[in-house]
Amino acid sequence: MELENLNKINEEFREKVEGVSEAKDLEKIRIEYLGRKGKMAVLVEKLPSLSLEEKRKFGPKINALKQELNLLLEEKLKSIEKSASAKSALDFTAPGRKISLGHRHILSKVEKEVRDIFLKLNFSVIEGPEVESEYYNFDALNIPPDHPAREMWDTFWLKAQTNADYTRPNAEKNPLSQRESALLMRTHTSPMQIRYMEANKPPFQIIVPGRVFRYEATDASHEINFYQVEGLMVGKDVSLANFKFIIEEFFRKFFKEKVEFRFRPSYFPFVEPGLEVDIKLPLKGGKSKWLEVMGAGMVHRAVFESAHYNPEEYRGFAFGVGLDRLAMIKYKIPDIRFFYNGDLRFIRQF
Ligand code: FA5
Repeated sequence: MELENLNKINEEFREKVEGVSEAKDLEKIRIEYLGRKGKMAVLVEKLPSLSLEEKRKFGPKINALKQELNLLLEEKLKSIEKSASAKSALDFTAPGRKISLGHRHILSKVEKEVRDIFLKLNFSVIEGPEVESEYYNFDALNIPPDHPAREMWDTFWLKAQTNADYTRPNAEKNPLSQRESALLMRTHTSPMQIRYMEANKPPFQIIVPGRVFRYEATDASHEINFYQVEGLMVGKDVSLANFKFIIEEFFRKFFKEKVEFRFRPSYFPFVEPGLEVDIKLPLKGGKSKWLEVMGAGMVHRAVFESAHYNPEEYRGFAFGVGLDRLAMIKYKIPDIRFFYNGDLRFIRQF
């Protein structure tokens, strides 16, 4: 036995392994060299016939070579597997993965329907802050702190602080807004009546869609956060007749079928006279019930005064409609809480 033999085997083996690119070819090489009848086994078989001296010399070398070859095989196998998985990641012929696209939430769709109808009726669409000051949400709308009407709106108050962004810009003009104005989550979209009138001159007609918040118990038609669309039209000779026309037109376009509705006298401190609008919902067995969808009325003179309009000169109507309620009626949704519980089985239906 010659040392050269071992070196030759080592070289040959390395060359062969180098040239291989598939695991099955590597296996063939393993069998050829390290298998039971492979080249290394042949060498081992020869050992007993060697002299003691030679045994001492070659035994450890053969073992070391076996280990080295095994190691080489292992490394090569790893690198083959690695490049195979890299290749499969770039398999352009593999069938594509289906991308599931999201879609607008039913309430967003309904909001867009409402916007589009009012845009065609020549209204502008305005938005306002969800965090509001007590001044805009209540005082400026003729609801001073001790007014019993505050009970109508259970309110989420923010931790005591005031923020210049939310308080009235020219506060010195109005003593009410000079006192500390606490922050709250707006209970209705009506504060935007004042904000808009402070910055704009009549005549105009606007709607204000937006989210509002109330600290109250939930049931099938009440949520703690929901959506309203405020409407405000101000000019020299705006009357309730204009309101009736606009609302009838809106219902006709929104529901696309005739719905029965009624005006009912009601009270809001920021309108006079005030009214509520109910829509008739058919029930099983030929019965029906009325669902309140909006509050409305002629803008109160105190509101014009808050905004520094001359109440002798201008008239206006305002309304606040519950967007969720409109959606429930149009799409026959029995419970408002479906909109917000995130159940995809519900959301995907629309
Ligand atoms: C108001 O919020 C007044 N700002 C509306 C208004 C505007 C009156 C302009 C006059 C002039 P009210 O609290 O009634 O009013 O709410 C108006 C509408 O919001 C209701 O008719 C109803 O459709 C909806 N709504 C009220 N509370 C809830 C609630 N918890 N969950 C879902 N919708 C509600």
